[in-house]
Amino acid sequence: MIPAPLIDALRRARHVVVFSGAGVSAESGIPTFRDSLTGLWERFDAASLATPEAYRADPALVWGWYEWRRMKVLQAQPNPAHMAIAELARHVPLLTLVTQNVDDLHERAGSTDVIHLHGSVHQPRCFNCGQRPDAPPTMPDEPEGGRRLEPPRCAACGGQLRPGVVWFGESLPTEALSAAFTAAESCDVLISVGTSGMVYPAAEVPGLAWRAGAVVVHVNPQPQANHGEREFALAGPAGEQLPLLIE
Ligand code: BV8
Ligand code: ZN
Repeated sequence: MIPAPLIDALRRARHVVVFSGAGVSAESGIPTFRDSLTGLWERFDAASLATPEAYRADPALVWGWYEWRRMKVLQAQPNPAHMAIAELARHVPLLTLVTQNVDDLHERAGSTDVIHLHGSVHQPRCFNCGQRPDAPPTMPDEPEGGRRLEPPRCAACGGQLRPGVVWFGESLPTEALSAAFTAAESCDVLISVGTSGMVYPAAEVPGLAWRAGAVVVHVNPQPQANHGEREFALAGPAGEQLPLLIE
């Protein structure tokens, strides 16, 4: 049941921001960051593996993990949550989609100009010189339990490739972050979907919108709404809740 004031705010909104996290891809079968890791990586937690230190210590272990995840993304399909966000963009004058996710399921659902705060599994680059390979990436064929995989070599300098994601301890792309903050501060409604709101500076985005006077809604099976007025929580999976917003 969508509260009437939220329906009204969405109807009147000129600019809507959607801020998504791993939960929006959960119903596509992509494990979230809070899910524990499996197979070869089960003894690690994601936050310790998603770091430059982990990569330097064991490039094959980390590259194998990202290739396994890239395979999961390629095998996955966008779910009704991704579709609803793409559809919502056709109902409001301006929609800015900001994602923390490194998959391309929003794009495959039809969303455009997606702001990726943490990069993408589809954009590897050389750890040494930053060059991006021009050869199209191979189709990963990873065993379910995962395996160590030596990263491919850079054609320009012979360095090892790394995933094109932002690791913990690394700065976010400045353009993406300022575009996300500017959109949050100028929108009428911000829909935060599928995020635990624990990773900074991305987690600043919903609070920025609320302090700038926007209506904020949290879509999550365990929503955390903490400001009170002008804030709503839709408790449930994004694949169920988001389609209700565009009815
Ligand atoms: C930075 C890419 C400046 C990689 C990711 C010490 C040293 C350095 C930095 C720090 C430090 N201490 C703290 C920091 C800051 C740190 C940070 O925030 N740490 C946290 C853990 C406290 N941040 C950084 O390091 C950032 N950089 O600060 O740079 C700097 C530079 C140098 C030195 C100092 C500072 C970089 C952060 C980016 C990290 N990279 N991803 C990869 O993917 O492998 S973040 C990664 O985790 C994901 O991208 C995602 O953003 C995040 C997890 O968050 P969520 O998306 O919310 O996912 P999560 O699993 O947590 O939650 C899922 C939610 O979905 C849950 O709420 C669940 O209930 C819900 N859900 C489940 N099912 C559904 C659902 N919702 C709806 N429907 C469903 N069906
Ligand atoms: Zn190189």
